[in-house]
Amino acid sequence: MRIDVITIFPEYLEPLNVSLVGKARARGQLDVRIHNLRDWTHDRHNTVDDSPFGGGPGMVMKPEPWGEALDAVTAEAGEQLPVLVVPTPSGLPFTQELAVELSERPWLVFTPARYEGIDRRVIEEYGDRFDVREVSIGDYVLAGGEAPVLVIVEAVARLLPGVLGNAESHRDDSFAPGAMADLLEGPVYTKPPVWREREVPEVLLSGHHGKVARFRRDEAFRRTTANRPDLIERCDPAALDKLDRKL
Ligand code: 6GU
Repeated sequence: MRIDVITIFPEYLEPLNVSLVGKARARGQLDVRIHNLRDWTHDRHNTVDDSPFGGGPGMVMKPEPWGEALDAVTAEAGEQLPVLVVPTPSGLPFTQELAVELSERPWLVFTPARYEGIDRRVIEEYGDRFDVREVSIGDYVLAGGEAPVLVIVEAVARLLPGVLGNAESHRDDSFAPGAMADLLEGPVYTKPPVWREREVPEVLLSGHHGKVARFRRDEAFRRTTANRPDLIERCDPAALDKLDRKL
């Protein structure tokens, strides 16, 4: 998969050299290219923003540098149609379902903005040529889209074939489609069996696979009820039933 990021803070994307994403890059599974938006400005101050038409607070990112940058970065778009991912608190919620969809595309281009966002005409211009997704990572406001790019790239990269050591490891992920009837994952334990007088639940040491599965399902249900009652309400009762009948 190829990923391009156009930003005024290339240093902000340095974590993409580390850990899972960094290793995927080193192995050639991910081709990540970071671009400085200011390379496509032509004035002495490398201006990328201006005051909003209609008035109001803050600044808006000018369309010209984005247009030049996107034209240059996407110039080789042959039959490989890039997905243009535009991080914005006004976008569609980023979900595991969208992560899966993006992981199946060969090329993602990210346009993280600062200030009050990018001049709307840029999104319209490229919406006519590419698949554009305006995406929000949650109901809070960040100062820019760079942190959301880190979030989205990590969620997508771990789904690429061969990136996670064990393909089974995302089968039971919280939010994995069809996982545990869409419950959150329960608690996990490792050695030692007793730590500071705290014991690992006995059933997990029992070797009884059926009892272990039931324990995990009960804990998942308990945790989901406590932390995300909205997921219980949305939960398909038939899926819970089916899970129960397997145990
Ligand atoms: Cl994608 N951008 C910004 N600036 N704030 C956010 C966000 C994105 N998602 C949630 N808050």
